[in-house]
Amino acid sequence: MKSWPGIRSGTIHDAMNPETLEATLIELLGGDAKKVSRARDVMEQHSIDKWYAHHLPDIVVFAESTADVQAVMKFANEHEIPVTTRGGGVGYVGGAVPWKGGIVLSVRRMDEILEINPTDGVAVVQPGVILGDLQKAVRDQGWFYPPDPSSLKECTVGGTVATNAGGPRCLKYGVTRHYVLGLEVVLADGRVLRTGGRCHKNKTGFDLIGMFVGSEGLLGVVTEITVRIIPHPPARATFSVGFREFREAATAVQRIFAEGYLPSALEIADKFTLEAARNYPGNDFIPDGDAHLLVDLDGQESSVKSEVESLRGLLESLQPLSIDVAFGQDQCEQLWEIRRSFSYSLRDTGLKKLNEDIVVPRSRLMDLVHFGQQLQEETGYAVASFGHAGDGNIHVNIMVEERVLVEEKDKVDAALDRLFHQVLDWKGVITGEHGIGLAKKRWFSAATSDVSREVHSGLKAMLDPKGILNPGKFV
Ligand code: 2HG
Ligand code: ZN
Repeated sequence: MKSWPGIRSGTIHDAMNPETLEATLIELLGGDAKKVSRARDVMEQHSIDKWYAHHLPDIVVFAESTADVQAVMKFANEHEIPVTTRGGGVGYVGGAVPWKGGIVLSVRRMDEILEINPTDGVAVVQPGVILGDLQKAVRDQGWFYPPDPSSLKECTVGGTVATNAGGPRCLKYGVTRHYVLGLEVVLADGRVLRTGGRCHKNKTGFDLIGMFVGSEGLLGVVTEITVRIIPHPPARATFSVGFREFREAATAVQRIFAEGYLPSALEIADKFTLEAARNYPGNDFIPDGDAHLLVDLDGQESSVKSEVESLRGLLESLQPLSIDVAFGQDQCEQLWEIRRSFSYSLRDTGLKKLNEDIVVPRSRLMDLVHFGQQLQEETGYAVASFGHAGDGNIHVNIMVEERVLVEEKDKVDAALDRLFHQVLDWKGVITGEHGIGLAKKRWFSAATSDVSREVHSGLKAMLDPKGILNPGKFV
């Protein structure tokens, strides 16, 4: 099997010719022709995400309500037409690529924030709301929705539910799953499941929410999400620390925990990543050195101030090249600009970025970086590592010229095989936040037991017996 599927052209689904498909869908969607499109540019836009796979759908549907989604699912199920749900389309693993053609069901127009209720500590949203917009709306009321993937200005809340998205703040605040209290899901046959609700604790039956969160569009279409919101910590501080080499920064990570600190974020970056960021326009503040650490603290003002003082002492004792500290949202965000740009600045190098969001037990951080260096020396491919050091979730990016993806495909596959098998040997996992999609399908078996895959298949067969939801992916 290939580790990336390359370019494929569209396949018109056999079940129905495209004109009939279009006319039928328009009728089912209340006669509104604006809810569907077969225009070439629209189909192209909905054939990709941020990974390297590409496959055209037969048609794109823009659902505007749960009823629209139900109508599409009932029809698709009856005619066994593939349906790939899509939010912002900014995933990293080809999860939203309609690999078997059929219908791309965009929920992007379902973009209303239905309620923000600090008294209950909940927000209720439609899946197409941009995550950054939800965070801002909640923040404007003094409240906080912590999950913060770097794509937060582009990704939808529905997409973050589909991937169980994380981000730097997961270290202290947890991932998307920890915030979803309730879901409305349209099942493959069009039935509507409402599970959970607006209570912060709920032990009624199985954890169906946990099953849908992170299911990458394979089990149902999420049409409404109730999330937990928490009071916004009034104070925040950020340390930006430059080190001579990665080893020193990794040591700092262990020392910070050993001394009893739980930062809200603890992010590391290596030399290649920093160089790319230095060459990226708009990045003003990049400390010297071949390794970099960002440490965020938040809480009440007095506790943040006293933690900053004692943490500064600890960091100074490690003799970094530089320590900068910022207080307050705006200043802290200036120090974070560089971190938020990594994904973009690495792409800007002109090299293709094979980003693998592996997780290792934290004690393996240095081993992982040594392994990356070894891989780089032996293959000649640059390896750029950065990410969520506090979680052991490091984005190990193999950076190659575009031609290498084709001409040296077997060699690249072999390098990725080595990386993933090493990570699994260390009891790590092959994805911490981006998911399996198409990109990691090749390693899904190695990463799971036979029984685990049987359970996955059993759930899939029960919820989607005709296999129409996001077919061609890992189950
Ligand atoms: C991040 O942490 C994202 O910035 C993207 O998960 C990681 O681009 C990447 O490799
Ligand atoms: Zn990440």
